[in-house]
Amino acid sequence: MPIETLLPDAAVDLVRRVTSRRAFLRTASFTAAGAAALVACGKDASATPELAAAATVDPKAGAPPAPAATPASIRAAADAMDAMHEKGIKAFPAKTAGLGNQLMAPKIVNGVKVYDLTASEIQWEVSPGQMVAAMAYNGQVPGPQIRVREGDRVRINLKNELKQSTAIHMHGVELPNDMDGVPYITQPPVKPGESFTYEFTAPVGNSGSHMYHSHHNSATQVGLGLLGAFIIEPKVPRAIENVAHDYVLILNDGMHGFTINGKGFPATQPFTAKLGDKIRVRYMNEGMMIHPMHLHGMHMTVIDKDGWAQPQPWKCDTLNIAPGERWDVIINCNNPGTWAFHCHILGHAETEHGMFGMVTALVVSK
Ligand SMILES: [Cu+2]
Repeated sequence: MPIETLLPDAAVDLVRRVTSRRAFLRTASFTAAGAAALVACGKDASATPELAAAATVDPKAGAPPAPAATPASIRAAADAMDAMHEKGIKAFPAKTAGLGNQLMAPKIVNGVKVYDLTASEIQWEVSPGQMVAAMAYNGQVPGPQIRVREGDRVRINLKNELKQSTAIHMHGVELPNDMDGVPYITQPPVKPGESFTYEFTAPVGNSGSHMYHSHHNSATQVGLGLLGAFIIEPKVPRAIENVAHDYVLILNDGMHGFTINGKGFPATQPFTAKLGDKIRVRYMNEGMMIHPMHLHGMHMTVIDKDGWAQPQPWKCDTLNIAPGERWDVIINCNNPGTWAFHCHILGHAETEHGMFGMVTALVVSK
């Protein structure tokens, strides 16, 4: 028996209004979430007439009647979705202009390793055809990779060509206070057009995976690309550090969307190894969200957290990288093939349009 027959007229009217409001809220919130997801993956919700129409729901009109699904229409819709997924995978690794995280050779001046970093505003191709406003060190997102050794004297000349002040913080490196790079706490901000020199000795006993980044208006400046890897190699490496490849994988989730080394899938670079190789992956999270990185086909052996050796190496296949953290893992590449390698917050990696963002692959060749 329908509920209306048991209720007085006023209650029936109320039930109808509440039901239709709930239906509207469901439709509207779904549409808003869908539109937000599309914007997050670089697609404009108003780009197609269907989405533009869906984005402006008329509460009085109600939902249009859905055409009855047939086996053929279901198959056609599945094929259309699959085609978008296939297109993305086939495009990988897609060529884009600019590569970040490129190893920088220092100038040696009287035994000091000197790095010149210029911060400027650029356009950056984050995924094929998607140009974004960026802030970059030496035109790269992430900035150039700096590798020094414990005990090295290091000088970093920062030149500010931005339209706002900035400063560089060496994240994880235990330095004298005046080299910590935090405006108004340890130094004045470096104004537009000005320069500042950081000079220090890479502390002995503080080796490992560290980072450098802006510590001024940092949600914006780091989100737009003012970041890079700062690696201090140990004087005496451990046996477990003897690897065929040493890869850096910097995660970010700012205004460029979800990126690995400054690119979103399918423009991310695959990591490669030969069967039997041991490789090292240094995860660094420069974003503001957690990213549980998951590798298919092989486990990871965690050796270091924030540059500090673990009491004992431990194994996993999904490793959560929180903002500011660095985790170093060893992968014994004993399983040939192309293996998916991605953030396991699935909304950072895939939509109905296919994979995007924090997705790459580990390719183990025979
Ligand atoms: Cu993620």
